[in-house]
Amino acid sequence: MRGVVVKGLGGLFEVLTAEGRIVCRARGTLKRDEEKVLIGDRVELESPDGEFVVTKVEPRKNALIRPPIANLDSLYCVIAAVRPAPALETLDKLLAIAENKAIRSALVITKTDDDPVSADRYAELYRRVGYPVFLVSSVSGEGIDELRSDLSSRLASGGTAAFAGASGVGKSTLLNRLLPGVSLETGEISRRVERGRHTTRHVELFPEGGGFVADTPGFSMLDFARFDFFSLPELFDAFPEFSVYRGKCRYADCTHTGEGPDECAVARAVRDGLIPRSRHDSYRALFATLKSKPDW
Ligand SMILES: Nc1nc2c(ncn2[C@@H]2O[C@H](COP(=O)(O)OP(=O)(O)OP(=O)(O)O)[C@@H](O)[C@H]2O)c(=O)[nH]1
Ligand SMILES: [Mg+2]
Ligand SMILES: [Zn+2]
Repeated sequence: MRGVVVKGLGGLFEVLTAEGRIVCRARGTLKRDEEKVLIGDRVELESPDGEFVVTKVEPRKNALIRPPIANLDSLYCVIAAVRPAPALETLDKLLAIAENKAIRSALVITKTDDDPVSADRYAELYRRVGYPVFLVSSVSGEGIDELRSDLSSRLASGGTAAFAGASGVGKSTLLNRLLPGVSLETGEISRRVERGRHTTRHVELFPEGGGFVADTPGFSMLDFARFDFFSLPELFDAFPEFSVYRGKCRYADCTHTGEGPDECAVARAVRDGLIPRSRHDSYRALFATLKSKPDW
């Protein structure tokens, strides 16, 4: 029997099959790190002695380490207008990973009720880069219908869409508003440090509109280094707004990190306001990370 892994339960998995939901274990060889069963996996189940076990994971379209999920078609990267303050480097890293894995991404800015000015500023920045941006408030309901219709169109063809971002930005609260059938646990923001409390602990897929929607655990600053990643030569392509400057720098081996505007077309575009400075800063930070870890 075949199915989709929708939930992990401490060593057990919940698999959605044509016969309904089945709770099962994974065969021994599927417990090793590199072959671990992920939420979103398409799997085969067998029941040699009455109990179902996952015996095979079908080849994956893609897989992320953070959030841990396989076969993603769409990624909604979520930041809050305020509380917690957006960490743009983390956001840009997530967008870059999605770009590299050919996962369609969009930016969702929550808590527009709390700070509309800041929300608009981030929206403008990322629209300029070229990403679809959704401004939403789970309190006032602003933007919810628009986001829901975007989500529906992505799910209609059987796609899987995940919501990812820092702890406390309001992912679970938003999914509760978007999907009438779910009621996820949500948590308060710590007032002292204005960060989330990691309320969502596991990835879970919800069947919806022909596809699946995933809620995921929020990132913390500490998680930052543990993202999955790609090789240094792929970094340039992971920043789509840089592509028009390819081959336009004075030297063919330009790294677009420290060269000045006279030599580097990317630096010139930053100077002229065509590329947001924060995006270039993120690029440079990621470049340094990838350079120091050549094996990633
Ligand atoms: N003002 C305002 N508060 C919101 C909004 N959305 C969520 N919140 C609040 O933000 C806090 C965190 O919400 P959650 O939905 O638990 O955040 P999360 O992103 O799921 O967090 P983790 O599960 O820890 O990753 C809660 O106190 C929510 O009430 C919003 O649109 N406006
Ligand atoms: Mg949550
Ligand atoms: Zn350059």
